[in-house]
Amino acid sequence: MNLKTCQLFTLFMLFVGVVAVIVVCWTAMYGYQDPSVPFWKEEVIYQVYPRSYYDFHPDGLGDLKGITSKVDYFKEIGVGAIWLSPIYTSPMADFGYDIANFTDIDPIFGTMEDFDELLDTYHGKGLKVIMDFVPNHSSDEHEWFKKSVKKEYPFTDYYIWSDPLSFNKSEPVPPNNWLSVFRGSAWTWSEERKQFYFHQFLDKQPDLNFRNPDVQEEMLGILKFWLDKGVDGFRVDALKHLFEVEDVHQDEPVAKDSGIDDKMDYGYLNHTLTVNQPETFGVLRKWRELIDLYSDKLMMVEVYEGQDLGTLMKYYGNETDPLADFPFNFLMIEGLHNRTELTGFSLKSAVTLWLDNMPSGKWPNWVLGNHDNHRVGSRLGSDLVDALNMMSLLLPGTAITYYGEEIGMEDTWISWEDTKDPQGCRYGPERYAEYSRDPERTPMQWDNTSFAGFTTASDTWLPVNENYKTLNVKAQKDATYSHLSVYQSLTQLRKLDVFTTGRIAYPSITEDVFSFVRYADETATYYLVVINTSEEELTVDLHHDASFDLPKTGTVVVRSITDTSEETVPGSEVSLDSVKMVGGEGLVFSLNVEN
Ligand SMILES: *[C@@H]1O[C@H](CO)[C@@H](O)[C@H](O)[C@H]1NC(C)=O
Ligand SMILES: *[C@@H]1O[C@H](CO)[C@@H](O)[C@H](O)[C@H]1NC(C)=O
Ligand SMILES: *[C@@H]1O[C@H](CO)[C@@H](O)[C@H](O)[C@H]1NC(C)=O
Ligand SMILES: *[C@@H]1O[C@H](CO)[C@@H](O)[C@H](O)[C@H]1NC(C)=O
Ligand SMILES: CC(=O)N[C@H]1CO[C@H](CO)[C@@H](O)[C@@H]1O
Repeated sequence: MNLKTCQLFTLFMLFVGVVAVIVVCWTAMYGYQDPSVPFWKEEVIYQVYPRSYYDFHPDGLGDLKGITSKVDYFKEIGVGAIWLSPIYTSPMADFGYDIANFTDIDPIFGTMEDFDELLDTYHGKGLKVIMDFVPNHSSDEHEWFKKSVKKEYPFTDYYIWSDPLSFNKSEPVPPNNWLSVFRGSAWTWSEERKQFYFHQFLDKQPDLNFRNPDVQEEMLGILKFWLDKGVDGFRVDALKHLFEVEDVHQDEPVAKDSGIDDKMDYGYLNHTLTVNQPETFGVLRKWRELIDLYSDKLMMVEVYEGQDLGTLMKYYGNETDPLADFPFNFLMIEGLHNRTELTGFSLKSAVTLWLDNMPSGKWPNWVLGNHDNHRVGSRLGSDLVDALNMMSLLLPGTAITYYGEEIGMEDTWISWEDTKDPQGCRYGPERYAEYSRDPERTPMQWDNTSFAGFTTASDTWLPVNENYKTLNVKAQKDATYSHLSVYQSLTQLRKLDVFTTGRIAYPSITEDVFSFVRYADETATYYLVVINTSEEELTVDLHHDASFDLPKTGTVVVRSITDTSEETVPGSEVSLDSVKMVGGEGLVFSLNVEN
């Protein structure tokens, strides 16, 4: 090597070194993401309810700056994407699900600049941001509706209008018996237009007319607006209500065996004409096509269908005709209402029902709670919080965490006077508690200072749960073992390939025990999750009746905080034919299966 080549070589090596350092730093800062795997197959999605997350400009209501300020929290707990419940301009008749401008931010949450800052901050830390998309209706205060009432072109048919069936004395009679989800007729009379308009929810939420191509274009324009801003996807709200039959002069039949006598109650009718109409899929396909023009975006849809998996699975589409990336899996919510219904068998059937019915090549997901359902710890038992997080985070598919589930937040009792949810308010002081969704929407519990550190204002929009003094993020960060530390361990663990691509088997299922193994041919370590669904202490024999070949022992990786025994301290090796578990406990073992 002469001097010149030697210098060139040195320069070249320096260059390689610098590039390597940059790559290492970049991956350390932003994490490595395999571009061929969509983000939502690897990351945990966390639902933020903006009113209740963090109040930066203290007025008792959460805001965008509050969410921006909490970005590091998500890095710490291992969440990769947040989904924001609606933040759009809204009169707040249904807390943001009644939208007056789909491309603007409501002042109570902040400004568009605040949103841009949020998006930049989250993207800067390698986190994704998913928006709520609420297509089924707008607010009656939306410009479109105001113009539609006046029959102003082109807005005349943006909504669903109908002449009255008849007049009873001078009272107009609605064209049919259709009911609002929130109770009462789904038709409201417009004195100005002398016609009824249709609303599946509140009268302040007129349904958009998706049979009108202009409305479809408007909605595509709204999606494009947010995609161009750089958001990472959408959660589409109440999709099954998008269409109703075109001819409104048909009544819906009374539901069989519903046990409901109240003729104004939504459950009284069988909704054959107003939900899941075939046209819905055509619209969904157009949204899919638009979203696919961008890279690595998510579209998840909300459809409540109970155990009717056939209807639900249609929202996935199939390999040649993809629609949503997934419809939410509510089997853990709709299939398991209370502790009595929770057994090893019922958990297994909830899991396999989804996995076995999913179209081939599709991706599962697990939802334990959301802003419309009681908190999972209150529904099923606070002793189960860790075990249920183990399931949702370690089963195959995307885990969706409702804010506060990582610390085991519970429902908050709310008096009639403090009730805000329109669904609760409509049922009056006697029955509101059955219907109100306020208990699961109370402020996030950050620490033990006043209002749980959620705000420095003098009051909050909903009361803070009284348990905040002990149940809060700060206390759980300070403790060696807490729901939060369990959650963190699980989000770390699920980064292993075996949790993304591995298969699943159920070694032992009994009345009181649910268990599953995640395994792959190419790994020497499998993972076993065991849950004691009963409230009693048990000694579990995982070899008894085992349909899957387990080794003699397993090493504890994570355990519920309710278990304080010496034998199951993480790192301990435990004989799998006698695993002691306290009521509601979950345990995660690593299994060495070499040779
Ligand atoms: C929504 O808000 C934006 C920004 O203020 C405005 O430009 C737009 O015209 C509004 N759209 C409607 C339909 O009112
Ligand atoms: C007309 O309205 C009255 C008063 O609301 C009601 O009692 C009656 O049943 C109605 N008649 C018909 C035919 O709907
Ligand atoms: C609702 O109607 C469908 C279609 O006619 C029928 O198959 C179903 O059994 C009905 N369900 C109830 C609860 O009435
Ligand atoms: C996929 O769905 C489309 C539309 O529903 C249907 O026409 C097609 O036959 C399906 N393809 C497969 C492979 O099932
Ligand atoms: C499609 C849609 O907008 N669904 C929503 C309809 O409105 C009600 C009331 O605001 C919401 O609760 C649904 O989620």
